[in-house]
Amino acid sequence: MLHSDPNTENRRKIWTADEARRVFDQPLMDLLFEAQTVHRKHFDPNRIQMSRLLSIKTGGCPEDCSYCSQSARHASGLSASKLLEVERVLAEARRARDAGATRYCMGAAWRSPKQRDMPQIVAMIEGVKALGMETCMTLGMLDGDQSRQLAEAGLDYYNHNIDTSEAHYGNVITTRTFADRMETLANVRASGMKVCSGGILGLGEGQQDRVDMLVTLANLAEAPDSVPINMLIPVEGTPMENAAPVDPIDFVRTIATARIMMPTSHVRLSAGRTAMSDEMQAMCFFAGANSIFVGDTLLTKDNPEEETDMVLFAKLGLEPMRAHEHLPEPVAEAAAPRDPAIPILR
Ligand code: SAM
Ligand code: DTB
Ligand code: SF4
Repeated sequence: MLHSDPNTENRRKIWTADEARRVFDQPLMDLLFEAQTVHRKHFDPNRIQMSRLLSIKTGGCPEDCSYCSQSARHASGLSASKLLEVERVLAEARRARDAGATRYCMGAAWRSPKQRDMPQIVAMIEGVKALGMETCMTLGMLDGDQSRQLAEAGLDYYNHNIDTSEAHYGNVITTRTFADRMETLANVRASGMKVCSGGILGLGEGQQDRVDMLVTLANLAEAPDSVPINMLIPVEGTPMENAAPVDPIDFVRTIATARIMMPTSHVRLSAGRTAMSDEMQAMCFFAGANSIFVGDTLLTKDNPEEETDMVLFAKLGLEPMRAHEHLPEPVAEAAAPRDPAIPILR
């Protein structure tokens, strides 16, 4: 089914679960060929966007996300800390910029931000922007007012993951609903900020849950500008500590399917890279992932050392995407029904 956007006349594909499942299930070589073909229509396949993360408020979170080290309900051994001082955040951001990061992502272990914290948050956004980096925050749920405040402060991206399919959601988190997540995403989009939303693989979900999660993301009023696909980092003391590892090929299939369904979004190979081989990461990049987190710590857990990533980039001939290097405007063709026989363009 196609829907036509009265403003742009662009035609955008609305995905059914069956169609998406057929993409996901096709022979791997066909899936990878299709994903790489779509990728090359919209991006330079040898450039990867690099984001840096900082936890600006760690631990003590009231939510019960069963994968998370920061929930106060799990005995992960992480101690809670207060919101960082603005100067500290800006000093870290400057270091990240000097090391090549072009987007700075700040995360807080909150259910949602409190009004009293907003002046500090706004100062962080303004300070990081003044350093010439794109800004991203992930602070939990936002209402319309909070979204507008962040947008007015100049925040470029807001990260808010749907994490998994609607059907599996209640098995992972009980303190907020899938509908709550969708409402925040709508508030963020309405305020004019770019949406960063994706999920985690390895939460005990099935193949259909992975596909359904991508269908929800791709069918949002506008697809997210950025789609992080995390591989669960099992955290001791959380209900997911012994979750079965994700099959690497299934992970690659999910990335490829995301690329095909959301052709102009940045698909981010997010948490879990320390447990991935070079070959698995290379396959993810071939499948259309074009963004990573750099730096040896994510929010609370490990990420590859920068040195290790640079060696991998050199081996694969990859280069960092420049700051503010944006996509060409999506063209009608970009969103038209997919054509598996599209020729490779370069
Ligand atoms: N508290 C905010 C929220 O949840 O909306 C923002 C921070 S939260 C840590 C950001 C995202 O990190 C989560 O939505 C989840 O997708 C991802 N994440 C958290 N713990 C993870 C883990 N152990 N492995 C993989 N991804 C994880
Ligand atoms: C996202 O999807 N992954 C990042 C970012 N958005 C905020 C967070 C990953 C967190 C991994 C676990 C940790 O470091 O605590
Ligand atoms: Fe809190 Fe976010 Fe962790 Fe959930 S994922 S427990 S909301 S910090």
